[in-house]
Amino acid sequence: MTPTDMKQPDTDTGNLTDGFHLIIDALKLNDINTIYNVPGIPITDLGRLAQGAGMRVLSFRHEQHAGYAASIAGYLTKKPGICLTVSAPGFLNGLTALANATTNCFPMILISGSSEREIVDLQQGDYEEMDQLAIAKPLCKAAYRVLHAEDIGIGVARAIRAAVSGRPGGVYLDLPANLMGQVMDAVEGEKTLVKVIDPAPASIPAPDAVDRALDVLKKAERPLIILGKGAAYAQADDVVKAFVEKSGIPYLPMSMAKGLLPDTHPQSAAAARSLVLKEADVVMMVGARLNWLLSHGKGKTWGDKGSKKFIQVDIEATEMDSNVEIAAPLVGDVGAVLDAMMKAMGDDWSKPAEGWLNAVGEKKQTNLEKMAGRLKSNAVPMDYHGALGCLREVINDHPDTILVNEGANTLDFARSIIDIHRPRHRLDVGTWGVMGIGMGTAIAAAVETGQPVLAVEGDSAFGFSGMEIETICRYNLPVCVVVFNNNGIYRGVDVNPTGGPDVAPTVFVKDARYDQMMAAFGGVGVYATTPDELNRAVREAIASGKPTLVNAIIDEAAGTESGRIGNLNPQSVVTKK
Ligand code: FYN
Ligand code: ADP
Ligand code: MG
Repeated sequence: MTPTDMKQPDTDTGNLTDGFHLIIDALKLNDINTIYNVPGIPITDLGRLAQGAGMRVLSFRHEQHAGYAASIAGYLTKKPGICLTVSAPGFLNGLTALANATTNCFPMILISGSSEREIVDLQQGDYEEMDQLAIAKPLCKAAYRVLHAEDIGIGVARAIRAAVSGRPGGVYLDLPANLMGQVMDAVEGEKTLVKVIDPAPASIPAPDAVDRALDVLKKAERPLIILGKGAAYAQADDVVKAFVEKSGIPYLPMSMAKGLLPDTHPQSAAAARSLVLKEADVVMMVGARLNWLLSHGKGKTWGDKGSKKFIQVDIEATEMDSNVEIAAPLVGDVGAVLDAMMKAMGDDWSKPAEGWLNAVGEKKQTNLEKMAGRLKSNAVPMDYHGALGCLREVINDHPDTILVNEGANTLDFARSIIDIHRPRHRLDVGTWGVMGIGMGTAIAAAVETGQPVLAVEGDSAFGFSGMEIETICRYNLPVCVVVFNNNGIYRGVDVNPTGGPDVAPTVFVKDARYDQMMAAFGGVGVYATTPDELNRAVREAIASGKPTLVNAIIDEAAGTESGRIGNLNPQSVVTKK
């Protein structure tokens, strides 16, 4: 159909429907009721009509943050989060989030309006001309374009199934402008809609794979379980807990798996991380990948002992052997696999040897004690331990609060200092270590769960999404942002070696008043220089549910380059005169 064929819908008679309504009806039919978007040509009316049809339509200030919000909504709910954008530039702004969702295995659908196919394909210079489908394809799990109103139902169904089945990920759905206005008979239109039955079909491990894994696990002398965010995503929380406890094996949570079992659990080996990775002889990965965050399963971190054996539980068969040999692959859903493992373990399962458990326990105790002393720091300006020590107490007292965390030092210190007590209550930079997830993630966490959100942000990290505090105020969300303000990236003390007028590349305006930004939009802004002031401000924010930003003044010399991953920074060895 070309634009000239299009008729205006006759909404009076109700006999006709159009592309706009079919898209909305297709989403609603599949229980998708929230859209994260930035309005503009050609999707402004889509947002309006969706709101009119009872959907929640949340508008952001930049598509990247709408995209991060959609992806984390997908992670929290197991339904694809929807990000809606305008064509070319809006689409590209949303694409970073789509690629990030795919990398992190979060289900989301980026829906973008696009220009006329006929003009784009002949490259005749349309408004926001771009071959968006081709650009999206390598960055997501699947990409589809719908050209005819009668295919909208199928297009939306395919997008949903692709996003949530198997390993979840990002899907792109391209909707050209003239699709929205295409008109068809309303009854015929309704018949084209598709309700996706069983969008993420059960994935059950083969019995011999379970036996093989159990065989390896039984022979272990120093076993270790590593829980990843795939295990948190699976929402098989009771089974995960029961399996870990029945096995008696120490476990290490990856950062977003913290809280799957409470961090205070006696089997947590988080505070003995180096030791368990080095010394374990059998490692069972559960919804976690042997990527850079685990040194690819080899090298010094793993003790350089060639004899380690891996068991891996993953829904994606090709994840096996991606970095090292997997002795016992268990392909299937975390819940189904661990359930089968527990049944096979029977009633006479013997827990790991005391020697191993004691070694882990001693190392853990040493690290916990070392940490406990530092957390009492009352230094002013605050150091990371003093500031995070009080936030740790706040979360201990309010365990339902969802923690969002990004930055370098702010991220790395908070990960080990702040205990998480509930599944999916820590959301952070994920697999890519991406800066900018903060406000989008905080907004979606508040919207999807209704729980209070505490976003602990480095001052640099906050800058990527800072304008979205207007969005937080507009929707009056229970989000408290704490900006760890040390005047710069990593630190605020670098100097320009030439003595020229520009500050060093890592340095920001000194003593920036981020709190006044929040006040400008009607939220509560607090300037906090001591742990006591910080503590009070955050507790008040959680109690009131009011959008709050606490500008926490941190010693500008306190950070280290890139936090705990400074080793990834190449350094010049050449000194130029
Ligand atoms: C952990 N630890 C603790 C605790 N928890 N000590 C005391 N108490 C508690 N509760 C100990 C742990 O045993 C380690 O000590 C140490 O603290 C650090 O633990 P962590 O943070 O878990 O481990 P580590 O080594 O930093 O982990 C590596 C990593 C992690 C790659 C998984 O750094 C990570 O997730 N990085 C993401 C970084 C990122 O994405 N940055 C964004 C880009 S910033 P030992 O066992 O004694 O070693 C751009 O510049
Ligand atoms: P982390 O960073 O916490 O280690 P990753 O994102 O690297 O976690 O790994 C998550 C893994 O979990 C991915 O390999 C993904 O395929 C897998 N996964 C996601 N959902 C499930 C599920 N329901 N069952 C099993 N594995 C899953
Ligand atoms: Mg900083």
